[in-house]
Amino acid sequence: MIEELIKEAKEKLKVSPQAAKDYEENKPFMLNFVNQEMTKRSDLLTLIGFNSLQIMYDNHTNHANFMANVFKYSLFEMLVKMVPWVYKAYSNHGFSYDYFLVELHTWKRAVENFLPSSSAKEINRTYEWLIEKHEEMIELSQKQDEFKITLERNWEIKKERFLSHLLRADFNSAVKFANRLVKSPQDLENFYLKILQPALYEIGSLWEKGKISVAEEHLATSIVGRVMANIYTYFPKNKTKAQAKAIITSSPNEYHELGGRMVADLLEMDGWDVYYLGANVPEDEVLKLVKKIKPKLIGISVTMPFNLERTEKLISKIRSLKGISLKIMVGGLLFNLFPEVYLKLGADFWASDAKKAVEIAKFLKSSS
Ligand code: B12
Repeated sequence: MIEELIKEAKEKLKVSPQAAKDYEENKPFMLNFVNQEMTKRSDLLTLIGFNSLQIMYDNHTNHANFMANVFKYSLFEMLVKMVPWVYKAYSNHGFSYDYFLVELHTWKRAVENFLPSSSAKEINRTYEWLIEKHEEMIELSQKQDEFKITLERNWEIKKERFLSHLLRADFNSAVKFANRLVKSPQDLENFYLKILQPALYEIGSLWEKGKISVAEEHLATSIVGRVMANIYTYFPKNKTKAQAKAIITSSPNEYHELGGRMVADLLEMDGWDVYYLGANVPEDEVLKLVKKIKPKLIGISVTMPFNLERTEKLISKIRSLKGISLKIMVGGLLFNLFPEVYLKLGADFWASDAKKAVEIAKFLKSSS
């Protein structure tokens, strides 16, 4: 069913650059309208369950940013794949399916109210289509696959053990586990890719299914961060002037940072002088640092589809810096799900995991 929907969406839902621009520019007004209209509804509690209004407002903000990216880059396949995910995640947290229908109708009215009529007509073809496909999206949401990494049996067993430490918030056992497993940089790569990354993906799935709370998800992530920080100190790294420099950062507004951190650590093990910046770094700050240290490589981590445009903007500003010549690599869950998207951003490479990122970087180093 999903393939047919993707085909239909791609054929029917084209949007001109002008309409996409009008949507982007009027986003704040439409968002305000949708928030107000939804808040006024007498049936709000049946729509959003016991969730706070803030969660609904956050969803509207994410929706507006996501749709702006769909329209700008014609990402209708991504739209069809993400809508069932949103239905599933939010309904597992107490939102009713009717909420989405009401929300879509409200966005449609917002588009009519704030966009010039020709652009409104184009954009609303998508909202009307989503409204029409509501039942199919519900059906798809009930059969959605999880983001899961398949492992060989011996790694699966180890990962399950580590995951159980995370779920019991048992930091001491998690650290002991890491200490026993990681004796060399090669072990570190395996620990990151075959234990931590799949365990975190499962933590995400448990949250998505409503089986663990946001606090428990944060707790597990913070334990992973502390274990990584601890184990990172095992392998001394001596900076030398001759080392090639790399900056690794998450894109602006991107709060997921552990994937980028794994890339940074493994690059460092491979002899790079790495400047790891972490989550949600403002564009100007990245640009200033690029000018200052003139790296050979910058890696940008993006998980959320609504951060695409911000990433493209950052990349184009890096490209326009005078006297700077560097390669730009992107990665993160977004590209693992939708690899073709990286081509729309103007990056030089993408890599699906930290190991492949190091291989590409190695090639880069040797080719100059
Ligand atoms: C921890 C977590 C958070 C934490 C992040 C904290 C932190 N310090 O990083 C917090 C609580 C902040 C968070 C917030 C949100 N999250 Co979250 N989060 C996760 C979780 C559980 C783990 C993320 C992680 O660390 N993964 C492990 C790393 C190692 O994997 P990775 O990022 O893919 O990295 C590897 C590769 O992709 C690659 N790579 C990564 N970066 C780079 C960079 C370069 C240059 C290269 C080459 C390669 C590369 O190499 C890495 C190592 O091999 C995921 C589940 C998941 N499947 O990932 C959900 C998940 C990503 N989150 C999700 C959501 C929805 C959100 C929120 C929107 C929730 C909300 N309602 O507010 C917000 C968005 C915030 C924002 N603006 O960014 C969804 C996204 C769904 C989707 N369809 O896209 C997920 C998948 C959960 C789920 N199953 O539903 N989240």
